[in-house]
Amino acid sequence: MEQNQLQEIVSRFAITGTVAEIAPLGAGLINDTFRVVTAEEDAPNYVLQRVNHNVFPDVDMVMRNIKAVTSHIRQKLEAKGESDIDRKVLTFVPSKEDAEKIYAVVDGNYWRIMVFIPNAITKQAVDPESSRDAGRAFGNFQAMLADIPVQLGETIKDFHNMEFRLEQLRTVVKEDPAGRVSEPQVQQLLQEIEARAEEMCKAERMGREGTLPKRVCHCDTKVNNMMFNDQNQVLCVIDLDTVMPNFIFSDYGDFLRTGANFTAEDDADMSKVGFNMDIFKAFTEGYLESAKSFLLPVEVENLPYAAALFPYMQCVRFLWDYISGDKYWKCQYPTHNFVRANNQFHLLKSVESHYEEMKQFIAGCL
Ligand code: GN1
Ligand code: MG
Repeated sequence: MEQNQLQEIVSRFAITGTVAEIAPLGAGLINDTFRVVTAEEDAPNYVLQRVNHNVFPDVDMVMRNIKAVTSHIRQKLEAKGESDIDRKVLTFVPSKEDAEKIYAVVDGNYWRIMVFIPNAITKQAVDPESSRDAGRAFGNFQAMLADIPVQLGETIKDFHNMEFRLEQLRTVVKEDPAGRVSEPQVQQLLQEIEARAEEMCKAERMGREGTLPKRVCHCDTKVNNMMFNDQNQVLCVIDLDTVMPNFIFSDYGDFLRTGANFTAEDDADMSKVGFNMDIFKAFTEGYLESAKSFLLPVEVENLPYAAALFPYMQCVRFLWDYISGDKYWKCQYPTHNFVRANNQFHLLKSVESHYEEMKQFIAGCL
């Protein structure tokens, strides 16, 4: 996009300072992100983002959720007398047109601006020390949001609903739009998935029976969705588009899916895939430290299930996209989505082999 178009978009927001430069930032696959540098020494820099309204059909709901969440966290931090609050929670800038709104629609696209957090970094991988801190941070995030006074919307319907994800897969298997269902490797993976389907849907069943609550969760707790300071400590949690009510398994399980895999989720060398118990232990300790005060026994008991559920769900989602003909995730080569699905299945098997050890470790943390 042209500088003057971007400048025009920024001018719709009540920022302080004058814009000196706008340049692309990061490599997100869902939203488009830019860094906005201001000319004045004492004015903050900003992050400008276009929200992908194909993935998030109700951007107004996304932004109302984000506004409620960031202001609630800010209040909590203030009440605790925390210092450096502007680096511990994201600050979104209101639009000039409507001070209540933290986004603007320009030519059918949805834009938002937040204050750039100085001297902070994101990471693609974690060591046990930063995992412990990450566990604490996500536990804290859930704890701070436990008494948010508004009902948050579901920004992607049935996002982590396992029954829904399986139905999506079964439907596309019947349609077979890309002619991939008959591939022997696909058949084998489908069998492995079906063999575990009943067990993996137990959260939805417990939800219906009323024994498992939904709480406000982040729902995309990947390693790279946290900002760290230069002392390797978590400052804050970012990427709040998927914050919504869910079973707490989402945040616990999805962090381990990315953080505790010995390799990337799309590594084609299956011998490298496996579940790193050192990361599991450190993350679990940190998480329980900040979350055990509000978690129910049924939630704690099922943390090993959560560690299995997320590789399983991601395996189902990647295989669904492979069979669909690669419509959702960008692929670098024709079998990329199948490799991802297979990688997540190998991770699942490794998680399954550690079930007993996980249970014992969790019992020791209480
Ligand atoms: C997507 O956009 P990103 O990479 O943060 C997906 C997650 C998946 C992940 C797998 C909205 O996340 O649920 O776990 O890919 N987000 C959405 O890499 O579908
Ligand atoms: Mg992200």
